[in-house]
Amino acid sequence: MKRHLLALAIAIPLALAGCGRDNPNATLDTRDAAKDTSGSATPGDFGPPQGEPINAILTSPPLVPPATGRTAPAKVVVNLEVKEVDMEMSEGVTYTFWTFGGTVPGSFIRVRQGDTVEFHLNNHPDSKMPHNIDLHGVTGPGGGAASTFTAPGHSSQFTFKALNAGLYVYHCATAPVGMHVANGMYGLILVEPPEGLPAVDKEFYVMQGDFYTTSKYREKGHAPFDMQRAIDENPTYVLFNGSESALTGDNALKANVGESVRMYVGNGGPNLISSFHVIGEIFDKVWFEGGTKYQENVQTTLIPAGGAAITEFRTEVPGSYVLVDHSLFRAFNKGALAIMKVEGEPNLEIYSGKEVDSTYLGDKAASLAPVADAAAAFAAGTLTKEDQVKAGEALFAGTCSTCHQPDGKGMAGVFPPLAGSDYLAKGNEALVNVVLNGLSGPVTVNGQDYNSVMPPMSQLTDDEVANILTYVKNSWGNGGGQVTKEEVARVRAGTERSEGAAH
Ligand code: HEC
Ligand SMILES: [Cu+2]
Repeated sequence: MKRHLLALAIAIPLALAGCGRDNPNATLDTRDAAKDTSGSATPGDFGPPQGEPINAILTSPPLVPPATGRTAPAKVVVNLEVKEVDMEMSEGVTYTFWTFGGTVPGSFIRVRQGDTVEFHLNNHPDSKMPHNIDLHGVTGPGGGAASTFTAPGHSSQFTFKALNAGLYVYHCATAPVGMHVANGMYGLILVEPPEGLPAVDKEFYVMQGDFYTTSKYREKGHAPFDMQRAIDENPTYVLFNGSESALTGDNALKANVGESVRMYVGNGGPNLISSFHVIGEIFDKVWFEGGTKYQENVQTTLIPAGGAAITEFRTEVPGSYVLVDHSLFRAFNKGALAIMKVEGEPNLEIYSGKEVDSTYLGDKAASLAPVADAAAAFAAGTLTKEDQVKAGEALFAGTCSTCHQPDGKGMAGVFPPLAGSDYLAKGNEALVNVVLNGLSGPVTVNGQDYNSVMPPMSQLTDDEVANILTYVKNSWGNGGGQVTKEEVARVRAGTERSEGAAH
């Protein structure tokens, strides 16, 4: 950070003198300059488009189109297709997303201030709904919504001049508007200032959204939209780029040590505001609210629903950096978590080492593919004990292992062992009861006394509990056996949840 403090020290006197491009309050503020050069009465209008029309390069998240690299206003043609598609929002959980360009968030659009944008909105013939688009970067009725109402199999066109530089959200505004947005109909449009943005090594496109389903978090199968939960602002999922796996595992964002990283971060909502944070990094700069001014040395930046921010930092040491909404139950219990893997040489003076990923991230670090496989096998009626054991192993990591330890041996005097535990002889009903309703007070395991508290873990679904316990019974020399989803459902229905426990 020293480098940046130095830059700040230089920037302050310049700012006080009222000049200099290092003034953080002037960097993107190009509208006055535009007024001077264009002679036009409308700020940001640099005159008619020059040269041949250009087809805009649109990218799917997390990719960002290249800088426009232009020095004169152009006519830019944008062709955006609306598609309603079934995609995975979590392992083994599908959702019918309504999209701009086939992805959530929609395609990234990049133009330059002063450009004339000819916008074509095409609604795929397979769509069931009409849609339109409201771009926050448009000056005019509805941000374009008034001109783009488009039935399935139709196309609409309108033209606007991008008068204001900044990072803007676009979204569908067809009634019921909240539902269209909740189904994933949002994206970002960057209007570059005339001189462009400073070059960086990596640019990424990340957008948060909240999702409302009639099924529980991670309950396998197709998840239908739940209007009442949406009205109650009580999301089942809070996701970056529309899926728990969009930016984790093999899909993690990648950078190298010593690179400058810029993230265009949006929040589609429809309801929640995001406390956007990268665990283990400090934003050197944040263009808060996607606007003209930047703040420096920021830990967490607030991104309103229907708003955006540009964040920049330099990577200093290798490791996994975790993007979260710092409203932490959203990160660890609703999916608002993404990973940026930074590779390169360690720098022990800046950070000493010791990777703590697995316990901190729990099952987010592990692949949940076996869980989805087990769910598919269950649906097909072919679920075996082996499927359950594999799924249970993935779920045990980070759910039970934090206390009972990955090897099941527990911790002397605090957490009783599951490995070789004589408690398992009490039978399936007793074990399910412990997981759903917790356990407290004196208990003796293998002749050792414990008097501690295990919290109820009733947020787990019936098949998750069944798989975890089947894994426990078949591991570490325990006697084997199987716990079924139906057994768990029976105990859940037959016992009262303690106050404060999940369902
Ligand atoms: C926050 C720590 C914690 C977590 C997480 C946790 N347990 Fe426990 N567990 C305990 C404690 C503490 C006890 C003993 C409670 C007592 O002393 O009354 C216990 C007891 C048990 C027992 C009975 C005693 C034994 O050792 O056989 C079982 C079975 C069990 N846990 C299974 C699980 C399973 C399965 C999970 C994951 C779904 C889990 N626990 C998650 C802390 C935890
Ligand atoms: Cu729509």
